[in-house]
Amino acid sequence: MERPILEFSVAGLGALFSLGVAAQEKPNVIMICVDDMNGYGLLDQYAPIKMPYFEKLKKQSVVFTNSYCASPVSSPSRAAFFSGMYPHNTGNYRNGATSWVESEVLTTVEALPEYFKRNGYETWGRGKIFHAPIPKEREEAMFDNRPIYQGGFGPFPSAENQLSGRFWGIEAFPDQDFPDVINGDAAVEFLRADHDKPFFLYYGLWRPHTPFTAPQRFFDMYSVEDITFPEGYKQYDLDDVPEQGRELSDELKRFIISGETTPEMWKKYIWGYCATNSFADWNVGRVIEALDKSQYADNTIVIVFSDNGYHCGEKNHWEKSTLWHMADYVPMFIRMPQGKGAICKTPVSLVDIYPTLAEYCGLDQPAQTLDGESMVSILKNPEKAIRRTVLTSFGENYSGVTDGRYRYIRYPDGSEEFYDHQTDPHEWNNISSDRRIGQIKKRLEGEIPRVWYPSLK
Ligand SMILES: [Ca+2]
Ligand SMILES: [Ca+2]
Repeated sequence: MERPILEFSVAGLGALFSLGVAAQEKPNVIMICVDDMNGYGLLDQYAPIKMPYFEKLKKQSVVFTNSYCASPVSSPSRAAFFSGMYPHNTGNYRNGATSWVESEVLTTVEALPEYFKRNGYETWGRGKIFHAPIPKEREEAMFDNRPIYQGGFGPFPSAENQLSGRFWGIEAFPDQDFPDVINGDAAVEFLRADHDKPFFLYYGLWRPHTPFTAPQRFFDMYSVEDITFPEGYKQYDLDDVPEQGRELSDELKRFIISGETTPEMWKKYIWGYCATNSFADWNVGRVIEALDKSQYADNTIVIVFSDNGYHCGEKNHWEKSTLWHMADYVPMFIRMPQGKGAICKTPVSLVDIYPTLAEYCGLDQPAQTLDGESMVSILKNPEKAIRRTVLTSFGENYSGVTDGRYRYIRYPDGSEEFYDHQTDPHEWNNISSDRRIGQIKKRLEGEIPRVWYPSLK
């Protein structure tokens, strides 16, 4: 008697799926990635910055205070969260590699949009996505929408407003000159439409990344006089940093080379960064407001995060590409339907996004073994901090590991840094040779991979 019942059940399930009934019950996903945003706004680390939409969304979301990228630059960071795999398992550590063509691993994994599509989702993607060349047919197979308009970093400042090259300038342009606005409008339109299947929506912003161009009203939110130097700046901070660490710092040369007074120019560029953060805040906010007015409000999980962090002078450095906290911490919040605001201190990585969405949406196993861990249990009880470590790599044998309190960095030549965020939030004091932290250092060192996939670049 048992066998016919089993066959009937399987057939019944198949019928449900073919009608899309079961699939419709699955939650929708909105994944929004901003570019080069640090914790100034989300974690209130920089008083002058204004991000009113993030402020509002924080009250409805789990805010992660210890969320980290897998690599501190765009392309490998994205390869990691789209594949769910750390760089040491794919070989994609830096920008410039054609990783999705070259890496034996990345050519065979199921990227997140492919995975959702195979699981019956309608997939939509626009804006800055992989930031690496992807075979056109593969990208088109990932997303159902056409065109998969991406845009680019422009508009670029005119020559008279450039400091050093077209990426380094400040200038206002009208809204419709910005891919983020065009793509945000398209996302809003998508959310107003009827969809038969559950959807996976990916909106990739090009800001706050340079050039610091934005519509005028975002510059007008500030006056340059209000801009202060970041708290984390310390003039001789690099004195206790090993040589391979010092090589990562540009010592604010960009402003010295320009021939203009360094402090004034430095403040002006922080103003530019604040304006592009506020611009990104507005674009993210209006898409989520469109969700809240839509029929999908009660069945959609929203995840907003940056691909890497950003220095504005901390460790005498601008931009990213370091293993220090400013470049490796990424603002991230997750809003579930009827979500309440909570702060989560458990260390998490962007590689955790893939397994989290897989579990939350009840999908099957992806093609590859994921390095991350699902955050679903964390989301259910966010204020209970769990002890774990996460890794950020920038090359073979070139990584930093953190447990949320301590950060241990080891460079290829074996030199080290060690910081205690409880007593030293700005990572001013490298205590790697302090014998008192020997056991803790050993524990974190034990989390550094033994085997490194050869670097593609
Ligand atoms: Ca980036
Ligand atoms: Ca120092």
